[in-house]
Amino acid sequence: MSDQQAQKQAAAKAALSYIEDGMILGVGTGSTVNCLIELLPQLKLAGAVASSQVTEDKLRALGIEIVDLNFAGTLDVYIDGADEVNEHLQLIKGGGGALTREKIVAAASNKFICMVDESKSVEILGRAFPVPIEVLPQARSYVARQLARLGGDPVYRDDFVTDYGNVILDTYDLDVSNPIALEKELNNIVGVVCNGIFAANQADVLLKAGSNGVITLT
Ligand code: ABF
Repeated sequence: MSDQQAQKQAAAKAALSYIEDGMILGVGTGSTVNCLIELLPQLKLAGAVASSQVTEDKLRALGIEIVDLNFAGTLDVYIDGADEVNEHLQLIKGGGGALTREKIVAAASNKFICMVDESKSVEILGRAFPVPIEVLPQARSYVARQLARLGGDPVYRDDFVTDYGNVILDTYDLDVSNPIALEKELNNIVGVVCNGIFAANQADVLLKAGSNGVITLT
């Protein structure tokens, strides 16, 4: 097993301490979350709200009841991974394309626990990883032009349609030095459904796994 995979598993194991019996858990998407999903059958969850169809299918296959967010009320805990995280626990997410549903479930939860391996820590978001932006299909070219005006280099994600039937523009070279301001500015472009900067509602707890174990940052 690679070091990175071992770190993902260690972060997932650490996340178990935030889950209580009888909870309806918000469950994210991605390879780190998959490590957590494997551990869930040993718990006594009342159910789970999934942040993507892929996660929903995995949870169902393990016999975990899927709850519609509209009937779940405010969740106590949402657990997910990230593509990048800075020292303020602000994130870039959406490499897996599930950013909109992830942002909705995170917003509807009291506590957002983010699990990462050490490769995800960065000083400034968006320098190495592009900002994924979910866009209504008809607005794709218009939004791309607006992103270029902001200095971004949007790349259409080939052969990918989101759970909501939209497309993704992976946008390089944006200045993410003020993540909260940029998150709002991107949301204001007509045709943008959601962007992968999670700064207005950043993680509450970061479980960062490294070669010496998992550290918890709040
Ligand atoms: C989701 O999974 C996404 O927001 C993010 O793109 C990805 C994290 O990747 P992984 O856990 O596979 O490294 O949380």
